[in-house]
Amino acid sequence: MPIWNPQVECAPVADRRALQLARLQDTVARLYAHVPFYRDKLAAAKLRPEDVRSLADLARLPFTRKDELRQTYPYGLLACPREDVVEIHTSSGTTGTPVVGAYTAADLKLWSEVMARTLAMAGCTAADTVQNAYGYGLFTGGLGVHYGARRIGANILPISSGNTRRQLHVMRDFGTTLLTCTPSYSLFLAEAAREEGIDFRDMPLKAGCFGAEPWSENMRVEIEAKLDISAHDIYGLTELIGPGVAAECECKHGQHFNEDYFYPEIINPETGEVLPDGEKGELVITSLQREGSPLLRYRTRDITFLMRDPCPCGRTTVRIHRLLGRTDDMMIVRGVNIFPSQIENVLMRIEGTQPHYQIVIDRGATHLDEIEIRVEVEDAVFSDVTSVLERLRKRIHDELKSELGISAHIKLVEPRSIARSEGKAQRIIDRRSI
Ligand code: DLL
Repeated sequence: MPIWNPQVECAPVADRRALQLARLQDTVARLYAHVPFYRDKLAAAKLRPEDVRSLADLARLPFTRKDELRQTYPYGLLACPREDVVEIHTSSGTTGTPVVGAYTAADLKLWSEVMARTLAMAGCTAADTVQNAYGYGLFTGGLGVHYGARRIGANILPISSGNTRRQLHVMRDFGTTLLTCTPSYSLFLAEAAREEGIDFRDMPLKAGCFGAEPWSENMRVEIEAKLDISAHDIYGLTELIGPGVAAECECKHGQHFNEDYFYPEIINPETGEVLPDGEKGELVITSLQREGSPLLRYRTRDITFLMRDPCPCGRTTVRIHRLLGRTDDMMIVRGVNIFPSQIENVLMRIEGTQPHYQIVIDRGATHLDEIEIRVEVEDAVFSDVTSVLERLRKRIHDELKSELGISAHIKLVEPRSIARSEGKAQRIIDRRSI
């Protein structure tokens, strides 16, 4: 498959490291000169920009946390003059004050470049028609994909999220070849297509770039089968740029990190200590060439590990493993740490269930945590006799118990009864007030 920027993506590792060091030194110097928040932080750590002499010195620099971004909302971390900002994006702010990304013209160029690399990994060329069903607006998904597809010169259908029936008609009428949306929404589209009598095998759709929420390997298998496409995992976050931080090539063995712009480290989330390659921990990212909103050692709370074994595609960039959870969506139920991805993995390997589920945690009269997992079952199963449903319920219960170590109430619900999201799926409802 053609590589968008082979000179950079396949560069010798030593050359890339030299470039990273130069860009890191420049970023630290700019932050020190222009952002009082960082000047104070570096001063508190008794560091000056000239102390960064090697990439190993990065480990001495202070971390940046999400709550610090919130405290400085909206422009407190801006590293360029206000008049140089040409676009703003923010996170949705559902869990507090939104975080802000400010983009200069150069930042938008950088974003277009990393998104062109991302889409190219899924085979996108100027001959493709990209149906972009990520939300347009302050959310980074819509415009991020848009800029990448523009850079490649593909034909873009900027349909944004929602309006599922229209999505299907547009896809059929304009011959969409590449779909971009959240993985859960792609399955929702597949379901709606079946109801409309549309068969993906009759359409030219060949690939999809899915991200913005956790999904599992089993879910990939399901998406690829139901939409008859190659499904690629793409990663990013508003704080760093949006999508375009890392993405999967055709080998689908970890996501290539756009290391020339974003420097990844894995740390122990409790001690802050940098962990060796291959060890699981929290992903920390430093931006290397952002002008508007550069960040030093940003704690993403995403859990993964670094993979440096050579990738057969020829790119030499470090890869991150598919995300394994977050340090903060980790649920603690009766003292047991549980990630939604563990639950999803179990559900996806059980025949008869749908990849739509919800986890409800509550504290009963006994003050003990109760976990209920609502799982949609397939039409055929739901209309089956009660004993079949009961067997399925018991199987899910037992498999989850052996995976999680605790017992959950399993509630099988009718097909299509769990609310669908056009964007990120809401999987967890925590009713405990602790
Ligand atoms: O979700 C950016 C994005 C848009 C990525 C479109 C991919 C595609 P935020 O809304 O700031 O930005 O959310 C960022 O979403 O820290 C992860 O926890 C999660 N996330 C993003 N991509 C993936 C993925 C966008 N491929 C947060 N797998 C991140 C799992 C993901 N989680």
